[in-house]
Amino acid sequence: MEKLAPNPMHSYLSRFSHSRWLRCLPSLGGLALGGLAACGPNQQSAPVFGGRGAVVDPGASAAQAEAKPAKGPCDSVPASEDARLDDFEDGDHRLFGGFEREGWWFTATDHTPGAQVFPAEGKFEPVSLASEGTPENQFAAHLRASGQTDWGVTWGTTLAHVGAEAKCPLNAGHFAGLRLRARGKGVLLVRFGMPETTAAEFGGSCSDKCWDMHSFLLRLSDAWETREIRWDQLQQGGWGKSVRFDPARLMSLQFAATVPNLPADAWLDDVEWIRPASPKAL
Ligand SMILES: [Ca+2]
Repeated sequence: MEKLAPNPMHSYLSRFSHSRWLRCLPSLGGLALGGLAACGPNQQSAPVFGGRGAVVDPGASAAQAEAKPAKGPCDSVPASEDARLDDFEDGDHRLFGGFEREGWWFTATDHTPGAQVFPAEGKFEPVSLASEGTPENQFAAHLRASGQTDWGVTWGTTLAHVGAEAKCPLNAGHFAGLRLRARGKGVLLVRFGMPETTAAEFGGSCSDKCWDMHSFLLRLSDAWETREIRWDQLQQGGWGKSVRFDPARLMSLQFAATVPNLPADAWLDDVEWIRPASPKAL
């Protein structure tokens, strides 16, 4: 697995959302103690192996902590029902409006001198489809990059539930995965950031080996194709902390071009969640 982005969100996002994301951190720490994997050295919740066949009891206090995780404003985020994420027709860098949902498109690069990236950092904007367009579909995202030599480039959007009390990870638990239309060359790594894989400086709960997000390798073709990525097709790279995937706590959706996959040239449009065949499909 190639080296991945240690710092994939643009500083603009940090300035925009950091303070409000931080309000969620106490509850996210509680979730970590509740048995979900975490990155911090003091957040280990798995049994401690004391030798072959032996398991050391982590102690009554640890068991109590697992049984009664701390409660916070992000512990009971209602599931989002808005499937459409963006069709880029409004021409801006904000997600399609959804009830108590917020997301901002961004670009992040490794800042290799002389490298090219479009849209540029802090200047994410849809592109006209020109002669390819129709009256109903005139804009899409066009992602291009070349020359990066460290970890590459990541484009993506933040995902947040904005309630009355706090800004929290988005609950996409009522959906089965992601659908989009895409064309281009090469591959993009489609990644879903959770608190446990997102560095604390960007509002997550990870402090070590961060950004090993649950991912899917999307192979692009020259023609526009509708592609679907189901939750059960996602996997981590394996170089970071192992985390149980939970679509009910998503912080970002990212499209990454790592160094071996550069130059990158991809078009994306009609990004949406997949509604399950039945409400209990998940
Ligand atoms: Ca469009």
